[in-house]
Amino acid sequence: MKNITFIGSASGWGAQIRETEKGPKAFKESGVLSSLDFPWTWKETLYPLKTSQEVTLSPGLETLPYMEDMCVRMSQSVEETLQQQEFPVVIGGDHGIAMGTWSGVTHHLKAKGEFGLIWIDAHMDAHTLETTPSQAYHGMPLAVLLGFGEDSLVNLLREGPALNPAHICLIGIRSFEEGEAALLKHLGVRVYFMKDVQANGFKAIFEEALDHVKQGTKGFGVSIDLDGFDPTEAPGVGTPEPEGLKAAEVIPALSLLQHDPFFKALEIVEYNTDRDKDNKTIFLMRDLLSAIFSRKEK
Ligand SMILES: [Mn+2]
Repeated sequence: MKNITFIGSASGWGAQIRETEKGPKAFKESGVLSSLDFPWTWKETLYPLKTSQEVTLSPGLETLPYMEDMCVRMSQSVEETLQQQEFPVVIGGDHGIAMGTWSGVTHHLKAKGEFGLIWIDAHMDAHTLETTPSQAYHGMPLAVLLGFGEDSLVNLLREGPALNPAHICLIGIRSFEEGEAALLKHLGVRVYFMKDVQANGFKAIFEEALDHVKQGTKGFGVSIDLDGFDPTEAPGVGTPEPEGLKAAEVIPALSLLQHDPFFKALEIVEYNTDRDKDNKTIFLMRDLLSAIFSRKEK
């Protein structure tokens, strides 16, 4: 396994509320990193041009220059990490940063359209400005990565969509609007709703998803929105949705990622410090990382 390189995304501009901008720092300073049993470095934490302390913006177009700037810098940082033969783990920050993370990964691998992504989330994040009720960009990253959204975001590092809908899987979905559901359906993106997880168990679904994202691709990544988990286990998120994934089911399945040479990058996002209770969400983040990267035999 390669050295794990953390990159923080201290932004809340993609959300309706801004507390996720404090997420990476709180995670880094919580002390849990010292308990990880694998080698890691914290490369950097990216901050927006201006924070919510410095300027007040409404969700949507007002935040676009800030989103663009963060995503360009994240894509470059991720790419540089891969160039150095290290494994990037993005800690967010709102989920809008995914537009940067996966643009960088696919650009580096020269895998535009040939890269798989497992998107663990309560939401579909597949809105466009035309369909979104909230205007917040963290509801749009998947659509942008598939080529639907502002040109400046879609063509972040290179012309054309970063991802091909045939190689994407969503897991844990239980809250969505018609417009985004219609887009994903039209594109033929595979969606495992929460009811599918409840019926078949997370492990079976995750195994199927892994199979799917590895077919015909040069690698795959995993994007974990902490709101995919049940709010009793991950209270520290901006948009909690009841009846979510259970850590006890997810964690053993994630260990399937250990030593997988096609697994190229990870993202864990939407950590909201103000809503966390007794660091529960931070401990969950630690447990997810341990499950995926631990060197200990299980
Ligand atoms: Mn999300």
